Amino acid sequence: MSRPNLNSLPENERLTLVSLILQYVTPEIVEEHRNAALSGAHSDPVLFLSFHRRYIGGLEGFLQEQGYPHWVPLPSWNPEEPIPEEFNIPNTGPGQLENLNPNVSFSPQFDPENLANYETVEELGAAIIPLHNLVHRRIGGIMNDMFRAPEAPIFWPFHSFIDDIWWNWQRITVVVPSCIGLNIDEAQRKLHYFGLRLITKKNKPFPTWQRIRFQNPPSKSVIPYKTFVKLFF
Ligand SMILES: [Cu+2]
Repeated sequence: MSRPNLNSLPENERLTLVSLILQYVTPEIVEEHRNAALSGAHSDPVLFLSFHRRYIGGLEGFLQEQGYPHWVPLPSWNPEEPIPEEFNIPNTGPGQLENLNPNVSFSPQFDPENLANYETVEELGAAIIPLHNLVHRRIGGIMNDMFRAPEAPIFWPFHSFIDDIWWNWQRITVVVPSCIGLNIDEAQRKLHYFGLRLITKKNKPFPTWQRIRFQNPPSKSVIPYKTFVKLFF
């Protein structure tokens, strides 16, 4: 999924999006995030990714219902760029955002071409969490309050950005379940047929995750270079 960049939207579109987010974020929605946080959605790497995907999915459903399907998927905000002025909410009171330019880069380690370095979703989530926390801390105000952060509209496009990283990682992960009836040799033969070669790691017990590499990439292959294949046998 490639989400539009929040900072590239015209000002008036951002204003409309902000007002819709504020409409959507009721105390019940904030409560849902609070409960998830208390159940480990900010410490368990897998829950961190899956909970927030479902959570922003709620907002996306609302946007669709309100007649804004072009904002699904929700635009994403890259914390390398400043928070746009329309998203400077709240800008008064004790919870006001303190820093609109947290200047945190997720590049190059989370660029699509480097995501093959993370073999499992656990590894990926665990690597993202500390940087994610840094963004919340640097922005400050309610963004730095785990129980209230969703009240800040920028929370949503920021989590869109994180979700995109996971999505890009998922695109290079192929699951081969045993139920399709192939044994490991047959699975390897099929991969070979598609011009791919399995690279297994030495000094490890039976590898469940193996990196595959193009041998003779056929012109119409949809499997990107350095894809991981998860084999269940
Ligand atoms: Cu967050």
